[in-house]
Amino acid sequence: MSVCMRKRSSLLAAAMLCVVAGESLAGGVVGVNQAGYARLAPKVAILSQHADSVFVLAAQTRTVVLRVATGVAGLGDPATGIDLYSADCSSLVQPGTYYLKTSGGDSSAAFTVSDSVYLPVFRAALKGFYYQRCGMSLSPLHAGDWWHLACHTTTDAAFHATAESTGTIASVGGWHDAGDYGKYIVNAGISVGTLLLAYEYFPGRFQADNLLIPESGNGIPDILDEARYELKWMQTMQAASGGVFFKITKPQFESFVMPQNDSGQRYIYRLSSTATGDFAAVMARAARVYHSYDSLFASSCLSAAQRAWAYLLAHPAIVPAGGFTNPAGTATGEYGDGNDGDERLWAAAELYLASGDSGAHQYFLTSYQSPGIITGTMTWADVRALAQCAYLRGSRSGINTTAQDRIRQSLLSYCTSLSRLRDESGFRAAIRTTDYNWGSNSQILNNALLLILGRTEGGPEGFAQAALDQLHYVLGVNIHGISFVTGTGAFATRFPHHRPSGSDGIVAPVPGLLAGGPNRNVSQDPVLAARIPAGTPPARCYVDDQGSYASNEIAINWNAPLVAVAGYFAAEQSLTAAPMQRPDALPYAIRLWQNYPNPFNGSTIISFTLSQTMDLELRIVDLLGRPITTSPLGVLPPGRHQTRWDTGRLGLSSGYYVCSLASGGRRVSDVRSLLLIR
Ligand SMILES: [Ca+2]
Ligand SMILES: [Ca+2]
Ligand SMILES: [Zn+2]
Repeated sequence: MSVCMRKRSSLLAAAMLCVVAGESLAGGVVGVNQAGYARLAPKVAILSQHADSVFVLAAQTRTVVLRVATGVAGLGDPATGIDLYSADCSSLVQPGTYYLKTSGGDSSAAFTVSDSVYLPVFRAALKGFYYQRCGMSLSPLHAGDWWHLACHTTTDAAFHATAESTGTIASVGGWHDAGDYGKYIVNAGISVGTLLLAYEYFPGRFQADNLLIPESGNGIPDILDEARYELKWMQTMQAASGGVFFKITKPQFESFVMPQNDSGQRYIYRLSSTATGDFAAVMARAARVYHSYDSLFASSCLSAAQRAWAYLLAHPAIVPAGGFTNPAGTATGEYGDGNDGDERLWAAAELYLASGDSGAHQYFLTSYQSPGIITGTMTWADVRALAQCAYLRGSRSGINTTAQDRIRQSLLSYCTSLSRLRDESGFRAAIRTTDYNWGSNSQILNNALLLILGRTEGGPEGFAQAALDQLHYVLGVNIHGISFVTGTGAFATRFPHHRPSGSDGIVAPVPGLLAGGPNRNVSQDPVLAARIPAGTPPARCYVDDQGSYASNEIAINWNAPLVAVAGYFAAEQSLTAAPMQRPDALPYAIRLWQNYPNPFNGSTIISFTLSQTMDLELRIVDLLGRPITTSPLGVLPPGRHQTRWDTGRLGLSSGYYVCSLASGGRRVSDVRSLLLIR
């Protein structure tokens, strides 16, 4: 979690900030799921401006294939403050790529209709965790254009003066938490817990072993390999007492540098009972999940969980008193939480299910109904719903079926209330208007996950459709007409508050990352405060700008429910799908055309097309790679551009030369061969 201003590190970042999401969508928004729709699924677009009818056009031929009348989606929609209209295109079942045009002249982004539309979303979202890996290099093979050298590999993490230990320990690995490079146990807990929940409850849907991560093809589902990378780091954060240290960060957030260039002392902060409770819960869950794949690792997880639980029993009051706060001089994420009852409850449920521990079982049974059973959606600060769902889904001889029945009823009634929220929302978002807070997209997806669990616990089919509507929302059916998942969809988040994306010289952001989304608390960052007038309806409070950390940061705990929900709906396709391909950012941003004339004598025209504003330089080298010319082209807007290369004074000999475009010191285009004939 990043919560402070930072200077922007490069000209490129500054140039990119000039383009704001939504500007490319003139007029009204026609919200569609930009990842697409399954052939036989409902397909309802939401319009922000009235039109009598909507035309469905085939993207390739631009011919109308269907016309539908519009309906009312919501008059005076509370989240957006406007009237919204719907266009039900569900009769469109022919596979293909389409877009919508309204009789009022508004257009949607393109979308596909096929039976595997959510598979790429699931894979990209899980791969997003790989891109957050710390302590190892991301290779070009796995990371494509976003490769980088290893970061934070030294064992220089020192205990902060306020911690219970002194000296340094090796605490390498795990994921960068969010847009910053810190690592926080509390947020790691809910993130890993959610990934393992998805696998444990729906193992058939999360078997994919071909996501092109280093562990692909090892016979272990990649979701478990990825989660284990974090779990192993978490284990380094446990003290001899069984308690778990809160975080490892620098005192202040890093500037926008690549992780391998981030230097300076990192500290391990004091023990915390919220961290220890989350740790105990996910280690216990891991002990169950990894048992059949890696029994040694599974037993290390169980013993870590037991030691953490023993620490909690020995410290019945919250540690530190009042909950963790940053010591003077430290300003990184605080994950402030004054109530560790939910973390203890989660630990108790998971530990009982992993080991049969009767004390933990008793703790759960005496605590789970107070205050209420499922009282809210899971967040990093409140994991109560995760505790309840763990017990509900558990199977162990001696489990209390009366408690399970009560939890089931509570879950179903909570899902009914979520479903009602969905019905009252123009964009079908199952979220109260007062819940468009920091990370609202994760609240929406966690609600989707609860709806999925409610459906599988005997709730109506409508719960599953309501859950799918939440995926539609984050992938484009929203007032911004934007897909909040980087790299997914034609109008996706482009400028996340994410240090690698902002400093790697690659125009396209690191793919598969979920932006936090609308945040009605516009005073929480200076960009929101400057761009969003006071009184703006909550769902509108979003800016696709690197500086808007309160609406446009990314975070592991936001990506986790995206993996779970997209993976659930990707369903069985993930078993038979072809391996994931090496990711390639280049076509997204830039296209270098063949020069003209070619061959040439003297001078030639080099042209290229940009899909967004870029600060570029032209590079020409000879066939041995020796530099011939490097000329700055400046900051250029989207569109087609040309420049002339005049060889007159260079005294070059006849032959081939190689041309490319670079930005921020790295090549960002394809290469072209130019043939000079004298
Ligand atoms: Ca694997
Ligand atoms: Ca809590
Ligand atoms: Zn790192």
